[in-house]
Amino acid sequence: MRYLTSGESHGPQLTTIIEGLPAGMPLTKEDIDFELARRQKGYGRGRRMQIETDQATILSGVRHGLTLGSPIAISVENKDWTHWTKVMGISPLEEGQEEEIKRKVTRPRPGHADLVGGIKYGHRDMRNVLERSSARETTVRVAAGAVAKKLLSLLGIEVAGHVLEIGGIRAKTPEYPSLKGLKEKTENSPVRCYDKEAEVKMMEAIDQAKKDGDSIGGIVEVIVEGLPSGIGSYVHYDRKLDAKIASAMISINAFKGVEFGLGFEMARKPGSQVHDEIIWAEENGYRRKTNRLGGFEGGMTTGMPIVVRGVMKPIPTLYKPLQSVDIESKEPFTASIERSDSCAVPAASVVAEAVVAWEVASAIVNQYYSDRFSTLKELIEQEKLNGRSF
Ligand code: EPS
Repeated sequence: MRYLTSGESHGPQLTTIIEGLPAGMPLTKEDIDFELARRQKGYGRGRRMQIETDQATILSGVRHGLTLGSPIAISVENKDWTHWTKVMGISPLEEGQEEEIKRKVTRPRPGHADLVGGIKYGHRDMRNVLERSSARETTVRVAAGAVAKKLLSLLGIEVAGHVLEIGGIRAKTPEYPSLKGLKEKTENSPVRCYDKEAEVKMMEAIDQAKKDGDSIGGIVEVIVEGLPSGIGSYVHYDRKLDAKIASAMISINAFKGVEFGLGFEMARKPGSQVHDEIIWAEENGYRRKTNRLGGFEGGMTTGMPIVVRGVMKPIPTLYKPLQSVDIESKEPFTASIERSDSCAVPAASVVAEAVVAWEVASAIVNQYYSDRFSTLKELIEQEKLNGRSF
């Protein structure tokens, strides 16, 4: 399976094309809109989210609620486009229009793609960079992720993401939370946090950052439950599923690090406190006493839940900007101020769910490929049983 995305933040729409999904899988617009709405929530976002009400239009690949096996194209309209038709117009500019309508960006924001992207592509108006490097693009990654989540849920595999930390405030969570319990607590939390006490402090930290013209980052966690063992492979580096998930997590805008299970804490513990002892029982086959490795051994799922975390840096667009240089005059200036969020970690936890779901679904489809969804389902059910008789 593969997908592409296209679209600028203030252009007419965002689009994704998904290819390789089997035929006969139930899929509706509502499945996608549900996830799009989850991504739009979250304390700390700016005014843009009041403008947009993201809705998916399925343009191809689905008929009467079932996938056809052909590419699925999904678009999401940018409502804000109506305010940007001139600035982001498609047609060539006419003489004299340039200064009037272009809102040229010449003072790159430290931490954003502005300067390096401008140098790389030769864009002296760095709006040409920021329009695509904007996290608005994650909208359609969530749309693609919604399709992946649907496939997984039909195979009995559930995915849930939540916020562990914002601005240095860490949530207390059970070591192995049930996904149902996790979803109940986090779904209505303004910061998608399990711990009510931490939630209040996180919101205060976001308010403070906003007041200071600053931004704050955090840590999100995604858990995937109900997997058979052996998804991914140890035989070649580019077939290791944990590596693919790590890459997908890092590809989320502003993400700078990834860990599985105990993560970086493993460096401080002996092997006896890191590896997960193996047990066997008639009713569910091989299991582990613990899940410190976060569901992976040798790049393959162990059958225990995948537990992956990603760290998001504070958003680089600051209302009290850092020092920069105007690329026209080469004089020192403070960076451009673009409308932005003070904290997008809650939304990023939904994006993280989407990208993890995509990698897991994609690995399953690659491994048990069938043109028909019904056959894929049978194969996965069989695989879940196989581990028991080994
Ligand atoms: C973003 C800047 C803001 C965010 C945007 C990401 O957009 P705007 O400049 O239009 O106010 O709201 O995120 C979204 C639009 C979104 O849908 O998540 C940036 O610079 O990355």
